Amino acid sequence: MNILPRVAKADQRSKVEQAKEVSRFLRGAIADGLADPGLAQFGEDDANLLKIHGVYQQYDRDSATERKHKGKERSFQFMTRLRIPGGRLSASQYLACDDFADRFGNGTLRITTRQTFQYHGILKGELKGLLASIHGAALTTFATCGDVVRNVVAPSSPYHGPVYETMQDLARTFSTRFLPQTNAYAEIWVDGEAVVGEEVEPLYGATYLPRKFKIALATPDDNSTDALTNDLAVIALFDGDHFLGANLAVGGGLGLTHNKSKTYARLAVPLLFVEPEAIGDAIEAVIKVQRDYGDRSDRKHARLKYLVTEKGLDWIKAEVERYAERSYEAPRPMTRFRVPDLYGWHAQGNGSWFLGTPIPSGRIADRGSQKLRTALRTLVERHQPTVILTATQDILFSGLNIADRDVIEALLREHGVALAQDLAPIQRGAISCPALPTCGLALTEAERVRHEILDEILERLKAHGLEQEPLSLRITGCPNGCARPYVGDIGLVGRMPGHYALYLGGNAEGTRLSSCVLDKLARRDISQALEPIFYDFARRRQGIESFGDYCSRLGSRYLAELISDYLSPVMI
Ligand code: SRM
Ligand code: SF4
Repeated sequence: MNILPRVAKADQRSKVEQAKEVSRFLRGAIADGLADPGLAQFGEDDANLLKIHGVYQQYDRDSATERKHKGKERSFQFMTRLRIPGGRLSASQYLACDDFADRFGNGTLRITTRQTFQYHGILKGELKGLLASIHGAALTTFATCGDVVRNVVAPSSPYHGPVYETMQDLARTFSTRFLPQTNAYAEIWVDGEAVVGEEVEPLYGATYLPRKFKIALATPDDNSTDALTNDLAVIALFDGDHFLGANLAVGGGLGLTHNKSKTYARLAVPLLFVEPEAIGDAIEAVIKVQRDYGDRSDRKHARLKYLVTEKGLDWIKAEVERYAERSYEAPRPMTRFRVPDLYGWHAQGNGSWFLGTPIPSGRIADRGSQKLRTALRTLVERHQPTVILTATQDILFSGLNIADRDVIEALLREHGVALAQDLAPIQRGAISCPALPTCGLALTEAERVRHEILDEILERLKAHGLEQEPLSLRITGCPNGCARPYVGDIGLVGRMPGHYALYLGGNAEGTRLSSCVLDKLARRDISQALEPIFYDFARRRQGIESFGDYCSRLGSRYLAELISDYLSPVMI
């Protein structure tokens, strides 16, 4: 059945919608802008189109004020993001990516919370070289940002056997299936060949989707992807090794605006069960519902989660069935979600081993005596592992020989790299978004203060004998939620310069949202604010209750009172 996309009346549509429509399937004037050496930046419409090509126009926020005072324009630079479904790279692809960081970027690779790499600090004149080189490494940046299906994430464990192999296969299949069909990407970045004849976008149409659309895979035994924070979670169900099919859950998303209750974080809820061979069609039907009913006038209200809340699950299911021209079973019962610990050495089940290596904030760089980038490059050159990027910004090196364990650990240590066993759980698992100086939306620091905030919190944990607690800490520079702060145990969310909102009470399994306990907490007071809560937790936890469960049980009002009794009122 061919159901044509409904569009909002032209005068109601956002500027981004209008720019997409006249872009000739994502071409706009990007090629002209690239060819003009006098321009350091693109105009607004092209900058928006560029996102779907995987390119973000940014500026160096550290130097912006000084440059303004000197009457100079901002120092424009670009971020690019790769599409790596399931986060898997061959050793040679990893080495190519490492090489591009020096040739085109700022000498760093940044693992994202969706299992891929970003490059920062690319000058406009280097963009074409970088994207063509990425294509040469059998990778792409296409459809990693903007209003399309983004990089599909999947549990990263390389355990041998059908469970993980099926999920990796599905991630690759869906990633390819939902790529835009326009030739614009190849034309602009790869071969310059213009398409002859009429072009079509069979799924997306000329205006693509109303907003980004995120898909994640998980199983109840492995929700390391935080799947329920996605627009669509594919929860694969197995009976032993036998793949039964999947529950699709819809309507997750974390972006919100402080003090604007009409925007909110939401977890996806199960919609239907679908058998293995029909999962792709069911996903496509969900995408079509969002394509045709998602809000195209207000981008803050355009994610699928708003449609799910406002129309209800029954309506969504009926529409999905109408587009798919079939009915679906109700979602099957699921056991409680788990998230496996992947740090350190693990037997894969096929004679090989994998090593889970924590990468602070996902930033692979050589800094001072810590030569993380050199260490990882050398490890990959010498041992040729498959490299798997995780949704917690870490790396699993898989296919290793356990006989090389000592050599590999010595190599990492010689370069100043901390191994999983050298770190407390909160240090291993903490994630933070890039924030300043690259992110144009950041209200506070995140990645650059992760280390010091962690050290301070760890001291407080130690004081109460809690340093081995498996706590997750997630820091973002604004409420958009890129490091998923609303599903961790402790979320610090940039509120205004130097201040964070404190969220507590999420869980490690990614099935419960946290609540805002303090709205504006000064950076310097963060660990002090947590002190009375750690004290109380150490005494009042029930059995082996986790920190997140304890916070959720006692509630945000109780926790806020603990803090205010302890801190001087001026701090809050
Ligand atoms: Fe994000 C926008 C970085 C995962 C929600 N995100 C941005 C931008 C592109 C800023 C911008 O629009 O100008 C950031 C670029 C910063 C920089 O300098 O690199 C940015 N987001 C990231 C990354 C790199 C954070 C990280 O530490 O790894 C993650 C890249 C993932 C990827 O590879 O595709 C990243 N972003 C997320 C996630 C988590 C996830 O997907 O698992 C979320 C919350 C889930 C969700 O989508 O709701 C997330 N990012 C947002 C939002 C809020 C969207 C909303 O519905 O309101 C924005 C702002 C926007 O889209 O307008 C945003
Ligand atoms: Fe930027 Fe905010 Fe995302 Fe951090 S959470 S990368 S500050 S948009």
